[in-house]
Amino acid sequence: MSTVNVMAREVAAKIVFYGPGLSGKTTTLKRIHDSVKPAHRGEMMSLPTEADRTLFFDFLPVKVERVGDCAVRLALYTVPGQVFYNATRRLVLQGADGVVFVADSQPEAMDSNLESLRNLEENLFEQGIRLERFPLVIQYNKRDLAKALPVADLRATLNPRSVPDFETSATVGRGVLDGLKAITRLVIKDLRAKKVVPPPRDQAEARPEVPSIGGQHDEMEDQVSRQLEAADRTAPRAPAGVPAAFAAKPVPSAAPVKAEPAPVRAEPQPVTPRLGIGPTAALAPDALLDYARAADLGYVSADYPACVRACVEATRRALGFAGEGSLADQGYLLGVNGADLLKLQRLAGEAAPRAEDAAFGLFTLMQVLVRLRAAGLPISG
Ligand SMILES: Nc1nc2c(ncn2[C@@H]2O[C@H](COP(=O)(O)OP(=O)(O)OP(=O)(O)O)[C@@H](O)[C@H]2O)c(=O)[nH]1
Ligand SMILES: [Mg+2]
Repeated sequence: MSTVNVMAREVAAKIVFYGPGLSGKTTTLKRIHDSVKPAHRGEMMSLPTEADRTLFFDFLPVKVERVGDCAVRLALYTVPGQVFYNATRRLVLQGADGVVFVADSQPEAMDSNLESLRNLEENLFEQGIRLERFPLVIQYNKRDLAKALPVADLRATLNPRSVPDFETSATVGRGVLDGLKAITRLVIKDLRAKKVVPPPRDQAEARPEVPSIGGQHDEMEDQVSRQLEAADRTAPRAPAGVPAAFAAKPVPSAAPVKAEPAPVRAEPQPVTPRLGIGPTAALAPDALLDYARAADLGYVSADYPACVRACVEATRRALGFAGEGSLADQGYLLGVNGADLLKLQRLAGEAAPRAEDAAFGLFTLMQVLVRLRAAGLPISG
């Protein structure tokens, strides 16, 4: 999902934390959240079940300082590891620029580590991506456990390609920023090779050759490292608005806690201006544009049955982007009012819907579209 805003010289990259259930993906993201200065990250969005298993995905935006005249934004996601959530994993993986595979070091988790790695390979392959050519790093997590397998064994089974790998204990944050730095480095290198990331303006003029990512002069990589290392030294704390379950657990190397400003909110995705269309279509992702247009058009042309039909269909499809489950589950996941969804379903059976029914349909559809945007869905390539 890498995007480059050439005018603002800003690069956005999507990194997904993948791995089997309970391997420590959400814990890793929480520790990154605790470690990065509030000014450099948004709020972490999470939707766990009662048992703290990831149901949909976790999301954390991180901004790396300007580098010369370029800035890097990272969108960090975790997938739900449980085997039966594969459709959600596929959705979250769409448009990823790199993956951190979080393996569980315990002997009994080896089968599920391997199964998850294969599942990653298959899901990337469906998008036309070969894992062996894709930016990947591996975390061997839960190194603090006495029964953790030797790293050499894990490496032999899970890392035949010798991608960068790290020993981590996500519960105390050990090693997690090293993994993030490494994947950021690989992603930037990959985006440069694909000519997605422009060379810094002054360097482009003075030194047409783009310095290699591992080279001494790689300003962007230095900046990424400095930013994350500075974050390493920042005291972890639970910022306002983060649920108690995310409250920072002490990181051993942390400095004393200081009062800090409230965290910056995740910025909404920019709305691409579309001229001459109605408000619903303006909110719709490309995949739903035709339905949203039909809904807007039905309303302004007083064809209220057509408007309601289009709203019902667009809402059904829009909720489908929220992963598996019934419409009620999907609505709940997105935070859409369930009573409104039910009322819209009832209106679909209405013989002669009126203007206010059609307006209600548009309102409900817009709710869903706004929530989808806030969740960064659907993820386009
Ligand atoms: N001992 C130890 N426990 C860990 C470590 N990392 C995570 N855990 C524990 O493992 C359990 C699962 O962690 P999560 O981060 O929720 O796992 P997940 O990979 O997000 O799981 P799913 O969302 O179900 O895919 C929790 O009880 C964590 O506290 C670690 O490094 N060491
Ligand atoms: Mg999780």
